[in-house]
Amino acid sequence: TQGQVITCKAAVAWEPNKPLVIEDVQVAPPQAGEVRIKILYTALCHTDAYTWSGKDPEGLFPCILGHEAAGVVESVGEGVTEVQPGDHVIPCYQAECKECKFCKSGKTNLCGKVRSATGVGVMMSDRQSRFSVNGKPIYHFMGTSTFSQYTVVHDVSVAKIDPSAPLDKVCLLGCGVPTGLGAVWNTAKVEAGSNVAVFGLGTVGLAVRTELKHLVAEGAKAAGASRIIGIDIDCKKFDTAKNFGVTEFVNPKDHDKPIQQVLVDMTDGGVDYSFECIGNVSVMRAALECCHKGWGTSVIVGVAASGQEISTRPFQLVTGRVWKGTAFGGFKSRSQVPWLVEKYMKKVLNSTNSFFPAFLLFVFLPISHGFLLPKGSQEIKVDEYITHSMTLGEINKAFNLMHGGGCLRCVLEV
Ligand code: NAD
Ligand code: AHE
Ligand code: ZN
Repeated sequence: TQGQVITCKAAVAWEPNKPLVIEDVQVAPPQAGEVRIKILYTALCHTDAYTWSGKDPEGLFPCILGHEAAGVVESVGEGVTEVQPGDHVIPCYQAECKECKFCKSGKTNLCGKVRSATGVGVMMSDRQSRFSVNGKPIYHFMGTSTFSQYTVVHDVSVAKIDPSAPLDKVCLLGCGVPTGLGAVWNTAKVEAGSNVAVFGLGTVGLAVRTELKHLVAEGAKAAGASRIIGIDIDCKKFDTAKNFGVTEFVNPKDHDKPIQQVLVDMTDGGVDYSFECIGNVSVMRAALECCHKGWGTSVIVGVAASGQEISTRPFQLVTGRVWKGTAFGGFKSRSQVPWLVEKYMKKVLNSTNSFFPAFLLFVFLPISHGFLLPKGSQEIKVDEYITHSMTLGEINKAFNLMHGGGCLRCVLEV
């Protein structure tokens, strides 16, 4: 297939909000600096639904959505040196070229090399799409377009991972889980002993919550009290969240007072950190205003629709609260996604030592958990977020589940 057009199945969004259609799509060969990937598994993230809704100013139609996936390199264009056919990879919507002003700054994980193309659904070199249906071009999405059996991405948007990693699981490391973990580690840098509010208990919010659990344990030893409060309007989410160790819930619907006031009253003046994992601008305001005077920091993770704006009294910031945001949890994609996969794999290794006589586990596990693994590595949960598995052909059904409450991540076999 190398150097040739591939015809394969892909889910095409012809128009906003109209059901996706499985089409025979022509995928052109990768040009210089590009990589063609056979996508094996893709999950659905709320951001796909957001763009599909027509509210994303960067959403162009017809397009092929999808950005949380894993697959195998099929072929590479001229000059591509870091991956080759057969490599197992995770496409990265946030590129990392290691050369641009952004990458070199050391201050951000954003990359400037191909962003002007990925925001308008084309490839950088010729500003054209590599997808077409009967000669009609179909736009790319986020530089990834993973709702397709084959996709073409820029070489700066591919993370090469351990070939033994299960692709049906680690596809989640393409977006939601790292975003939540990184929001805590990289963006907020939450300290042990902090009081924290997490708004929205979907995959991103629960990933935030999971990472905070260490801090509660450490904080309990070191500084005493630390509280993690989960906030969601969907009662069913509370049941799921219990499996992730969430113990303190607030449902704004149960209160007459504004939710920020409820939280301030609960926490003697407000939380040290809050995370908005929904994409609702009035919740973003509440998340800032429930922060403690003098130091409370609020991180915006959710993506809000075109035309939506945040507001608050400037006095909230004058009196020391800090408003921040995060993209992909601040992780540098090509450098750190393989590392996240490794951390996940160590956990898999530890829990599947079936070849060990059982009694040896008593020796092996304490050693590995206590000394050999970097801090937190037992806690890269991935499998736990996968509540549903389907095929690409069932993608519309999978999107419907997203609104149902019982679903965190649905993984599609492509
Ligand atoms: P999700 O739909 O699985 O979860 C959202 C949760 O918010 C749901 O449980 C829902 O019940 C809850 N919710 C909705 N309205 C609410 C309200 N008014 N008050 C309290 N809870 C409310 O979504 P997800 O996939 O976890 O993504 C969450 C958000 O993060 C989305 O906006 C998504 O676009 C964004 N996102 C951002 C990044 C990034 O890099 N910044 C990465 C991934 C996702
Ligand atoms: N096109 C949207 C922007 C959406 C957005 O902010 N995307 C996040 C990732 S969401 C993943 O689920 C992001 O990484 N943003 C930084 C970037 O470079 O896009 C809009 O609203 O305009
Ligand atoms: Zn996403």
